[in-house]
Amino acid sequence: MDTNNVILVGAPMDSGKRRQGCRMGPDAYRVAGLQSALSDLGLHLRDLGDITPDIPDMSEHSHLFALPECIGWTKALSRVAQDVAPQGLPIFMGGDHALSMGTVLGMAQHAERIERPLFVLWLDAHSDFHTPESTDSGNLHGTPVAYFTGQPGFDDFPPVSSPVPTDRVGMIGLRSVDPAERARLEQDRAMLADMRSIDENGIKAPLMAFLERVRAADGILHVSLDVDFLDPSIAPAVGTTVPGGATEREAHLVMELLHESGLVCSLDLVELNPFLDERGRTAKLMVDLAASLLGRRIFDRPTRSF
Ligand code: 5AB
Ligand code: MN
Ligand code: MN
Ligand code: MN
Repeated sequence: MDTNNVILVGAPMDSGKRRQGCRMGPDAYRVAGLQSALSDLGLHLRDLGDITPDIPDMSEHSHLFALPECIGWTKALSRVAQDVAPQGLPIFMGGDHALSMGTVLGMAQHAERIERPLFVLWLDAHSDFHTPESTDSGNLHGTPVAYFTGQPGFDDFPPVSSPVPTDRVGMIGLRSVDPAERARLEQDRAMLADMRSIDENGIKAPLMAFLERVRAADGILHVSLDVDFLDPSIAPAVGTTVPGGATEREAHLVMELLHESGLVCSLDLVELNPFLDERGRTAKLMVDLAASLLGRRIFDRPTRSF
């Protein structure tokens, strides 16, 4: 795993929910300086541009929003993830969170090929653990964790040949979990750190415990960063804000500890809706967090003038 080689993959997916705008995410990250922030760290960088999926010719679903498009994106992104993972560390620039159905599917297949277990760290206000059966909204950005852990009901999607067992999933930042998701999560063994526990015990303890699981199993770690993990006062550009999220320093600390772990194999940056941003501040914060994850040190943080 050559993590000095970073591969940017634009995934302007906007099909995982009704409110539009996430398709502008990849370009917002480019404009906010993702490439230079990472090449300044001495990393070798390649931008593959934006992916365009083939949309299968099938009818729309009565309840699930944009099902054919979501299936097309899942196929396209799982293929790209498998292709690029052997070459370096892919950063999937979203796009909404339904894109993680494809990225995690592909990374799980890569992990199987190199015979190491894949773990997933979900940094999000939400657990995204609905199935097509249980989702009230019909928005598939609320379902990726159920898909890649192998829950039933994702009929026309690519079959999940290497599901990620729930005890290899860690969720940090939770504060809005629907009853059906909660019922399913309670039966499972995912590591859950909600904001209440983070307020009381800090954000480092659950993260280190999870990283220890990854290390003990000789695993590799996919990180999925949803903008709404962050408090809306610092990251307004997201359609699903929930007050009481991670602070800027909490989020950077997570990224710094992830860098030091040396375990991260791939990263999703999801749910940025530039249409809702204030002078690019959310896009810039996400770029800064990616830079921390890839090794930018505390004293090297840029002074920001707006
Ligand atoms: B996100 C909700 N649980 O299913 C639903 O932003 C929200 O990717 C899902 O975490 C939020 O519609 C999805 C109410
Ligand atoms: Mn999410
Ligand atoms: Mn979310
Ligand atoms: Mn959202």
